[in-house]
Amino acid sequence: MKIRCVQGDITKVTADIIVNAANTSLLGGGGVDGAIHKAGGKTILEECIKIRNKQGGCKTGEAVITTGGLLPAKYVIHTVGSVWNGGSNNEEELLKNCYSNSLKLAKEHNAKSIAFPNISTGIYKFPKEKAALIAVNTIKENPIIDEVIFVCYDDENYGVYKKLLYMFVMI
Ligand code: AR6
Repeated sequence: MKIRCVQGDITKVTADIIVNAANTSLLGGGGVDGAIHKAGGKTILEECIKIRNKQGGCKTGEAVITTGGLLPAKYVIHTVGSVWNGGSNNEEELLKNCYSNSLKLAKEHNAKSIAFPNISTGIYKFPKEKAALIAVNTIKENPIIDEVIFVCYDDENYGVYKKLLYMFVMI
C-alpha cells in the first residue's frame, strides 16, 4: 500500500475514487462538498437524491457511493464526518468510521486508488492534528486499497500530513 499527501483541489485529482466530506442530507453544502458538486455536475446530486429517497440520507461515520459525473474520478464516496463538540461525544470514533467505511466501499468497487480530503477539519471544526492521526492510523489498520492519497487544501493540514507521513515512513 502506498500512502502520500498532496496539496490542492480534490476535484482535479485522478484517482479511481475521491471522497466527499458531505452532510447527513447528501444534498450538498459548502467547502469540499460544494466544490465536488460544482465540478462534478448535476448527475452526482441526482444520484445522492435517489440514495436519500431510498435510505433517508447518510448517518455520521457512514458512507455512500455515486458515480463521478464530470470529475476525473470514476466514483465519489460521500461520507459524513463528525462535528467537533469538545471531544467527549464520540467524535473520534465516528471520524475513524468515515475512513474505514469509505475504504470498505472502495474495495467493493474494485478501486486501486482513493483520494481523501481532510474530513471534518473545515466547517465541522475537528482539530487538524487529531483528525490527521485518526486518518493515517485508520488507513494503516485497513491496508486494502493499493494507493491512498490525502489531498490537503490548506497549508496547516498539508504541514501536518507531511510530518505525519514522513514519520510513518521512518518507523
Ligand atoms: N479540495 C480539497 N479539500 C478541500 C477543498 C477542495 N476543493 N475545499 C475545502 N477543502 P469542509 P467538513 C478542505 O468544511 O469540515 C459542507 O458544507 C478544507 O480545507 O469542506 O467535513 C458539508 O456539506 C478542510 O480541510 O468539510 C457539511 O455540511 C476539509 O476540506 C460540512 O461542510 C474539510 O472541510 C462538512 O464539514
